[in-house]
Amino acid sequence: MPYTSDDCLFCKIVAGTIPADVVHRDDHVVAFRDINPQAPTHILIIPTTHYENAAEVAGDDPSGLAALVVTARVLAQAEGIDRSGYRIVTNTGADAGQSVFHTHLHLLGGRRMAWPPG
Ligand code: IU
Repeated sequence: MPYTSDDCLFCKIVAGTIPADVVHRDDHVVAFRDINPQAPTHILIIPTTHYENAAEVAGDDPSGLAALVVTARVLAQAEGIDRSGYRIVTNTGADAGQSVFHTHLHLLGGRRMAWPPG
């Protein structure tokens, strides 16, 4: 049984007790569309186990971090943005804009991205 946090919204999405537009689910990874999309494709990819940030996953379960990136690639192909290009973002901490402390990759694509990010 993966570790979950009772007061974590994304753990509740993993458990299915809060609805989400889920586009991928397996034993280790869940992916769903962001409720406030910042691009034509904006999908959040999360581990089923509760980790606060990507560095925590990398330290505890490196293959779990790789599974998130592989899922991003598969979903980018499914969304038809793998050739045009896409961005994978993971915010860590307040200055980076992290607002949900269950780590997630943002998969963004379908439009031209600016650099540097805001
Ligand atoms: P952040 O990197 O922690 O700021 O990203 C959190 C994202 O989670 C943000 O883009 C929200 O729009 C998104 N989100 C969501 O998709 N569903 C929710 O119920 C909540 C936040 I709360």
